[in-house]
Amino acid sequence: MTLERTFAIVKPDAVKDGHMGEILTAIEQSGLKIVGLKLTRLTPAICQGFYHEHVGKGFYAELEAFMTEGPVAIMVLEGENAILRWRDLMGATNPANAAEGTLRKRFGASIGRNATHGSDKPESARFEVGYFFNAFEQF
Ligand code: RTP
Ligand code: MG
Repeated sequence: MTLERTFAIVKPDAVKDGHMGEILTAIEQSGLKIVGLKLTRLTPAICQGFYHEHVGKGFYAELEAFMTEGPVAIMVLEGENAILRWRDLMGATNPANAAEGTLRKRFGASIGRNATHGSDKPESARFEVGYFFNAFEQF
């Protein structure tokens, strides 16, 4: 039994559309524990640091415009295999390919506006959690 932590975002589309509560409920019902939570708004510079691996790609400008357009809910989630479990709950990056019942299927409109983010591996999770949350903000 090793507890793992991952980083999650309710993206601007889902906050604006009023799906934050349903997404938090889905997380809690899945057994993942919310151990950090804030409402914030990304600036372009913060977005570039966060998505550093995507800066320079063809879709980055669109990604930054979207991620900075309004408030986001950012979270630290904890549980056994939290990284994979949260990605399974979200579903595929493109909502059109996401399984029925997943969050991106339920709330995503397109590959660009896909409702949620989740860390993809332990090194990313460590970086992303630390990028947004200090020790006093994680329980
Ligand atoms: P995320 O990082 O947001 O959890 O998504 P992901 O791992 O499933 O996908 P990733 O490859 O890391 O891409 C990051 C985000 O960039 C947007 N994107 N747009 N228009 C496009 O072709 C395209 N490709 C990716 C998506 O919003 C994706 O979530
Ligand atoms: Mg990613």
